[in-house]
Formats: sequence, C-alpha cells, structure tokens
Amino acid sequence: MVRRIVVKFGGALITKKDEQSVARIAIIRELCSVVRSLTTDGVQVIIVHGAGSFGHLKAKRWRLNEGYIPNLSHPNDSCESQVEAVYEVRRDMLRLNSFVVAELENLGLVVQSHPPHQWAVNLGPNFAGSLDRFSSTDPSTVHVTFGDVVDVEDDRKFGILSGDDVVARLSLELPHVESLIFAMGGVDGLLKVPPHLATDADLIERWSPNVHYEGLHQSEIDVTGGIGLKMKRGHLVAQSGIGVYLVNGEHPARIVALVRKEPWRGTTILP
Ligand code: IP8
Repeated sequence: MVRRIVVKFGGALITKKDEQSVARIAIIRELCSVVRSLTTDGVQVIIVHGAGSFGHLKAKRWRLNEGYIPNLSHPNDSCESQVEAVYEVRRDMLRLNSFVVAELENLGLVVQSHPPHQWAVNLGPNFAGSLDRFSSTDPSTVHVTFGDVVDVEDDRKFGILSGDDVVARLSLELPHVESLIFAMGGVDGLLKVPPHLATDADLIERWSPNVHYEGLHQSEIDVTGGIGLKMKRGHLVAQSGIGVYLVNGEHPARIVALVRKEPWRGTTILP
C-alpha cells in the first residue's frame, strides 16, 4: 500500500527570518534525517519549503506580491527594477532549495526538485500547472518544491505563489496523501496568543474555525499570508479527510512520532 505525506518546512524554521538569505543548515539537516527515517518506514515524503529571508525581504522591497508596477525603483539596491528582483528572488530560492536537496542526497535519498516558476502559473490554491511531475510514489524518491515567484497570466505579469497554496493542491490532488504536516519555527503549533506572550498552556491542540486565536502576521516582512493563510489552507485540506497538523520543527522527533501514531505535541486541524 502506498503511503504518502506532504511536509511544509516553514521559512521561519529553515532560514534566519530577518537576515537576508541565511539558511539554518543544522535544522535543515535534522529535518532531512527525519525524512529519511520516514522513508525507511515505507512512507513517501513530499517536501514543500517556504522562503523565509531568501524570498520575503526582497519580494517585499520590490512589491512583487502586487505584480508589475511600472517605473518602481530603489536607488542603491542590488537590482535596478522589479524584473531584476523577480530574477534574483528566483535565483535565491533555487539556492535555498539546493541546501535542502544536498542534505537529502547526503543521506542517500533520490531527490526530484520541482521549482514552481518552471511549471506553475497564477496564484492561490487554484494555481495552474500539471502535478504529473509528482507522480512517482517510490518512498526512496523525495519530491521537493517551494514557494516561488511565478508568472501570472494577466496585467500583473508575476506574483508570489506561497508554499501554503502549493501544499494544498498537492495534498488534495495527488492520490494516497494521508497527512499534511506544517513544521514551524519557534512555536509548538497554533497558539492562543502571539508567540512572544505565550506559555506552554497556550497551545491549541485541536483547532477548527470556531476556535479563537490571535495570530501575529509580520506584514512588514512577509509577502504571503502568515499563520492565517496556513490555517485556511490547512482547513481546506482537512475537510477532504486528510490529517492536517502543525508541529514545532525544532523538535523534529515530533514529526516521526506523529507519523508513527505515537504521542506528539502540536495542533490538529479538524475538518
Ligand atoms: O514562504 C513565499 O512562500 P512561503 C515565496 O511558503 C516567496 O509563503 C518567494 C516569497
């Protein structure tokens, strides 16, 4: 029987969020070793990673989430136009992706990397692009993709496709996906109050849209939807019967425990 899971490595987990293009290699290494353990259990893992400081900072400065804005300029920046910024963010994302791929390959896994700007167009959970490239279900093959700048087929010309939209389509459209796991940085799951105010007692263990939480969306550095988007897309996926979970990726053993149906700490998104 084929077993498949989709895991999102949050950008705030695998990068230093406020230092331009700095990866947290030790965490990436630990997460990849968890992936290897799961594949030896016979589970195929599809990884989608966020952008963190490899994407959001430059995308925000150049307003790439708003699409094409003629004559936008930033004197003294490394690029001279939005078009150059699109190129640079795509390049930076490929670099972050190469760190994830390298760690997986070092562990002997076969990796197929699928950069969205090469196969996806348009935005949101109904973005276009065939998922055929994810069809191999062999557990020793790990598919990897990520949030990216993609082309948009209208006057905007381009925009930001969040990894949270990518996980939703992969989970809903690929056969045999049993769970979607969001591995997050610095939090044990969804909290009742913003992380800097929270204690251990503030973890919401089971969430549905009628349960209140106060999310902190760092809109000054984040060009996608923060925790709110994650909960929305997670709930969409949970409604189709797939298990959807939020865990602290800084304790990667919790991911293994969750998939092995052992006790774990985190949030379950209810249908
Ligand atoms: O971090 C954003 O993806 P996310 C992608 O998964 C870029 O929301 C390039 C900012």
